[in-house]
Amino acid sequence: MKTTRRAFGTLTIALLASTALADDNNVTLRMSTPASETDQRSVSLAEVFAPAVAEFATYEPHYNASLIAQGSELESIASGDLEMSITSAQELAQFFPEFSIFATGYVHQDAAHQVAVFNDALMDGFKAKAEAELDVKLLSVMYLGRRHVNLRQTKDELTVTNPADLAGVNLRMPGTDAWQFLGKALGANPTPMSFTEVYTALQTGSVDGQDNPLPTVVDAKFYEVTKQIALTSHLVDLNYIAMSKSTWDGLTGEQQATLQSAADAAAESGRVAQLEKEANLVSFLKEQGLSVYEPDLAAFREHVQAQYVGTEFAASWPAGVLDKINALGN
Ligand code: KDO
Repeated sequence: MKTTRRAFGTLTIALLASTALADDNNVTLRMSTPASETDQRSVSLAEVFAPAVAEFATYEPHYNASLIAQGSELESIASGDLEMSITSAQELAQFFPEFSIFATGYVHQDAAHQVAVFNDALMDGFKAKAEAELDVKLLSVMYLGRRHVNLRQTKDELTVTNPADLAGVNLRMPGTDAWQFLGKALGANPTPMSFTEVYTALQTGSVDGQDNPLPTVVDAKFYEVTKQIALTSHLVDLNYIAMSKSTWDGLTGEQQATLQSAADAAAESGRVAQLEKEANLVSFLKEQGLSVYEPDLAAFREHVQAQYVGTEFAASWPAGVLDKINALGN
C-alpha cells in the first residue's frame, strides 16, 4: 500500500468556484470512464440518468479513457477538471486504504448484497471521508459483475483447478495496489496495465490473461484473443457513480433530489441488464470456442481470504465493518 494519496485534504474555495455552471444555470456533467459506450454502465447512464437530469444538467460522457486516464478520474474531480466518473473501491483505496475492504476477494456475495452494503449506515463514514477530503460524492452503486480468470491458454494447456495452477501465470490486473494484491492472492503473477491496453496485450501474448466479468469479456471482445475462462468469481465487482461534491453543492435541493434518483434509477437498470447478460453469456462464449468451467471455488475462496489476514489492508478496515458486511449477506 505504498501509493496512498492524501493530497486533497486542503481543497479550497477555488474548487467551489470552478463548478462547471454553464449558461442559464445549466450545469455540464463531464463523465470520464475507461468503459466503452456499449458497456452496460455507460448505456444506463446515457439512457436513464441523462434524460432524467436534462432540465438542469447536460450529461457529457467520455468513453474509453479518452478524456482522463484510468485511475486519474478521482484526482480530476478533486481538482475541478471533471464532474463525474464510475469509480471503483480500488481507486478510492489509493486515497483511503479502508475502501480496500470493498475490493477484497470473496467479500461481496452478489448484486443485492452490494446494494445493502452501500445503503447501510456502515458506509456513512466512508462516504463522508470521500466528500470531505476528496470532494467526491458517491451517489449510487453500480454492478459490474463476477470477475473470473480469462486466459490465452487452452484448457488442455492449463486447467485451473486451484490457486497453485495459476503459479507463474502473467495475469493483467488494473494498476492499483488493491488490484495487484488480489492478483497475487489468486496465486497468479499480476501485471498492472490499463484497461484500454488489454486487448492488444492478450493478442500479442505480452500477458497470459486478464480478469473481468463475462459482460466485459464480451463487450471488449477479449473472447477473440483468449481460449478459456475459469469461473473463479473472485470478486463480485462494483463501481460507484461518483460526482464532484462542489458541483452537487451548487444545485438546488430539488435538483439534488432529482439527480440522486436519476443515479439510483440508472444503477438499478444497469444492474438488471448486467445480471441478465451474465446469466446468458456462457453459451455465447462456448460458441466462440472458449472453455468455460468452474474451478474448485472453496479452494480459491479459502486461499484468497487467507492472504488478507494480517495485511496492511486488513489493518485499515474500521473495527467491526467486515462483520457488518457479512451480516448483510446471506
Ligand atoms: C478493469 O480495468 O479491468 C476494470 O474492470 C476495472 C473496473 O474498476 C472499471 O474501472 C472497469 O475496468 C472499466 O470501467 C472498464 O470496464
